Amino acid sequence: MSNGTLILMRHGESEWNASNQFTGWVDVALTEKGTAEAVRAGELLVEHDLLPDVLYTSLLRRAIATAQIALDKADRHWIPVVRDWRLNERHYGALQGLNKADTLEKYGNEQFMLWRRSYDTPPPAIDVDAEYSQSNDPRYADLDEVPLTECLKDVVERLIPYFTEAIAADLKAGKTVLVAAHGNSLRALVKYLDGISDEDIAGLNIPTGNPLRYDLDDQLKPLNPGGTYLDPEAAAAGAAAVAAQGQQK
Ligand code: DG2
Repeated sequence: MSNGTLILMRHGESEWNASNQFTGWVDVALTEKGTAEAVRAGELLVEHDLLPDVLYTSLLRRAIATAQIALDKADRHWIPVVRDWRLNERHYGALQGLNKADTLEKYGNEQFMLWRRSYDTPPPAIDVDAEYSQSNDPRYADLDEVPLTECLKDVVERLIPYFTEAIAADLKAGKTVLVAAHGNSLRALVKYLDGISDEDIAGLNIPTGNPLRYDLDDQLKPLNPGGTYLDPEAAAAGAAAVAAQGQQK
């Protein structure tokens, strides 16, 4: 049986993307623009004849809502859904809730980029009782330990085993799999799929609401390295905007 197709999709613009705040595991909603991006994503799936058989999302409403809106547009709102915390955004530690431009100004570009894009330097841990901590959130009650911060390496370590066990089984069964997740959890997945080095992954940014298609061989290696955005022009502009976050208030 041939391998299925993998579609990666970052959620549409969230309220905290719009206000330029570090979000991580904070469960913020989509903006109107984010909702429109999700609708457009659904149209793109139809235009490219890429109708998902199964959806994997995080436990965060910006990914859940984006996927549901896109699938509704594509008339695939009825497919099975698997939600798992391992697809959550990287936990941004004590930075959660802070404005990115203020943080850049306060700590300087080197420290800011180390926290944002280095592979293995996590931001400072959040206090268990802080306003934006998830330590007492019932949706994570089954976790041995709720993260207090994460670097990208931590995300790779929690997410890739989940991908190779759970998600890969559906791909090997020939399904078209939609993964609706986040900027950094998708960076972790793309790093794995494309074999990107710990250094080079710093330069990769994922735009909101633009499906990224991967065709995989039987070892689940991409036949189209880097994947193919369904709207490449919007993806390039969107990725550049993500890279520049923090530079503007
Ligand atoms: C953003 C990513 O995550 O931010 O947590 O602030 O994809 O859930 O909006 P998302 C956040 P950067 O790492 O790009 O600053």
